[in-house]
Amino acid sequence: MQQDDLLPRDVPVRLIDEDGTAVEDTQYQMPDADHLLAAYRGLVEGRRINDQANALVRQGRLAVYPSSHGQEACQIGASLVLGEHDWLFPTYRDSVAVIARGVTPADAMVLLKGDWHSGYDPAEHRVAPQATPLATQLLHAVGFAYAAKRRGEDTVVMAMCGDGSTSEGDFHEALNFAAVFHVPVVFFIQNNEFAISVPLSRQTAAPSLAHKAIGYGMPGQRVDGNDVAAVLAVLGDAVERARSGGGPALIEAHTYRMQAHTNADDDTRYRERDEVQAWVARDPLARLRALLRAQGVLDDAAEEQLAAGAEEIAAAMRVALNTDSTLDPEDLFRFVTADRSPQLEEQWQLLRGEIDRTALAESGGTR
Ligand SMILES: Cc1ncc(C[n+]2csc(CCOP(=O)(O)OP(=O)(O)O)c2C)c(N)n1
Ligand SMILES: [Mg+2]
Repeated sequence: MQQDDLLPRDVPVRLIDEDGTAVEDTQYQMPDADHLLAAYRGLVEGRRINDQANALVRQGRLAVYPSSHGQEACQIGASLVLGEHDWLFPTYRDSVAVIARGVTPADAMVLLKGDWHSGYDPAEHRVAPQATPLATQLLHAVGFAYAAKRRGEDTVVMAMCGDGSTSEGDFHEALNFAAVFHVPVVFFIQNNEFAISVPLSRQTAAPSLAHKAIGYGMPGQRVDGNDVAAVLAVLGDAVERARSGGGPALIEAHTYRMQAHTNADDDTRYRERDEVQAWVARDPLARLRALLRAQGVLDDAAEEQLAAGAEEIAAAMRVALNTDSTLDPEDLFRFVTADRSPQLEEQWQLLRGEIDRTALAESGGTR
């Protein structure tokens, strides 16, 4: 490829502007009405799931929830561009993308409830477990895609990460390996301007995160991450390119984390309310809604139906998460390795002794 083809645009790709008007683009096409409606459904459901999860955290039913409020267009776009046999490698923040791939919200929340490392079968939904250690999933994604390529399959892998994760060594290793070995993976950065309290300006001095692509020898592109039409078009293009043997690409979505990092964070300590408020006008739902209403594709009846569907999902989440789990502490040791090492066995015996002592003390006995 020519050098210029590897560089991203100076201005992120946009197909719907902030007031909901369609924008012409020479390279990327507006998705058709059916795709946009499917995306709108995903956005409405995603927002409701975020609200419900935040409420369940406050009620003590979830241990933690990294909100994707404001980032729904990125997450729905990443999920919808994948074919049935493609794979998604998500982070802790990507619950909405995971659910859009068909995982039930209750299963997606098992990790965030603290019950288990993952509540769904990755192979069933072609979704890797949500990764909490930053950027590790990028290496897994590349290895997975490399294996698929060697087996002669046409699987494409979507590898997601945040802006802060681009400072990890794993990010470098994943991108370098993918480019050198021409691996069918799309790296998708949701640049939401923050890594907890650390702003983007402390992560990179590059003109943009997508500019890093040329250093590895893969194309980079920037997209308005609050414009689901543009996300679908840009990611869709990268997925098809990877599928047809064109190798990896790096896409940076410009978006914003509207809420705190998680419930354990107080974002009023490191950012001004005016800054947050300015992003309300760029809301991904409002923008697509305005376009679809103007085109006559979305009317009151369709909106009511979508809202009712989202309410049903939220109600099912409440029922599932208000049920206490029965957990076996030995599970912590059971699946680490096929055969339990003497060290692990010793740790389990220590924990078991502790559990027995606590149970005895609670029942009023002594030892
Ligand atoms: C290897 C590693 N180092 C540090 C952390 C602690 N940590 C959790 S989230 C986070 C910020 C990540 O920011 P970003 O990649 O921008 O993702 P975002 O949370 O904004 O989606 C940090 C430093 C971690 N999870 N893993
Ligand atoms: Mg971030």
